[in-house]
Amino acid sequence: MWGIIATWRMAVEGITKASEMLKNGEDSGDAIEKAIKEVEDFPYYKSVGFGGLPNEEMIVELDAAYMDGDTFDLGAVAAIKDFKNPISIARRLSKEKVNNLLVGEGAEKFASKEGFERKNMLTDRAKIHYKNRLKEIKDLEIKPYSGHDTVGMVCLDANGKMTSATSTSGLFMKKSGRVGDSPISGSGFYVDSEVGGASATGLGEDLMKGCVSYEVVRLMKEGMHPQKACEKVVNDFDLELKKRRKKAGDMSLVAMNNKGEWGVSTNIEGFSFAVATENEEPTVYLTKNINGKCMHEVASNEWLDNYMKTRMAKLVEL
Ligand code: SD4
Repeated sequence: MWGIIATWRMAVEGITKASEMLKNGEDSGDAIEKAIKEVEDFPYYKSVGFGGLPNEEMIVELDAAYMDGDTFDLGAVAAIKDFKNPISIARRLSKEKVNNLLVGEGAEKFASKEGFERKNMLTDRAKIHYKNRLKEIKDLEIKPYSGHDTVGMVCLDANGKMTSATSTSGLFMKKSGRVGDSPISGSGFYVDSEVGGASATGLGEDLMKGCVSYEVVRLMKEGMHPQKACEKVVNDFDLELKKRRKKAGDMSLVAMNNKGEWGVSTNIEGFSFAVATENEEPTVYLTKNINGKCMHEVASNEWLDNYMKTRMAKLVEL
């Protein structure tokens, strides 16, 4: 059995390419890296890689991580600037014995030394978003901007090897140096090939409070189905946050176990995700949390068309 699951509609082109590789018996690490790179390289996704939205100083700082579920090797970069594919740098770092998570300048030095491709990641379109946002901002509370999302994936290859990976520009208008959950093991991602893996998107500051990805894997290890595990983690932690802090940030999780069974849950409206397995063509779903149960519905063609149209619509400066 092979399979791959990812947060948000934007991942579907990537997981389609990855599924071709997995079908041919290729490695889970290669497939997930390919899938994430597709999202990083597409300029119209304003939350990952090239075209990602900048911080409050109009600088694009990116976070990414990679984990191998066979060896527990993990590598991550945080607040890295001007490199084309943060995921590849994260994967490269996962091969090191120490120095697995590098931030800012240190990450850039490493990437440069290793010959990774440099690129100015700030697009003209992202600049317009930035300028418009400055005009719009009245209260300065930053939140996961609508459509501003992390790509997080879990992948299983035909040999049973599992991987998990994330890539994001983090929160729009974040402070310089701010790091979210995405490059943090256990929060933004976690995977164990003997069990399964999970990945998160939403408000990093809250996701990190619950180590949510690890928690899903832990529950799957106790025998819980990925769907149940995702629902339990989101529902329980959402309640816990509301009890202690009066509110809970956006929280969405995707997971797959080592049999290729998958699960998804969310505490927001309109969470989309993409999945492909040996038994299922690449498919985009929308999910809704109805009284703690998440119902998944295949996205309509109309929804899919509209998604691309709005992503690529002409953007005017306010
Ligand atoms: C972060 N979790 O940096 C990311 C952002 C995100 O939907 O996923 N937004 O906090």
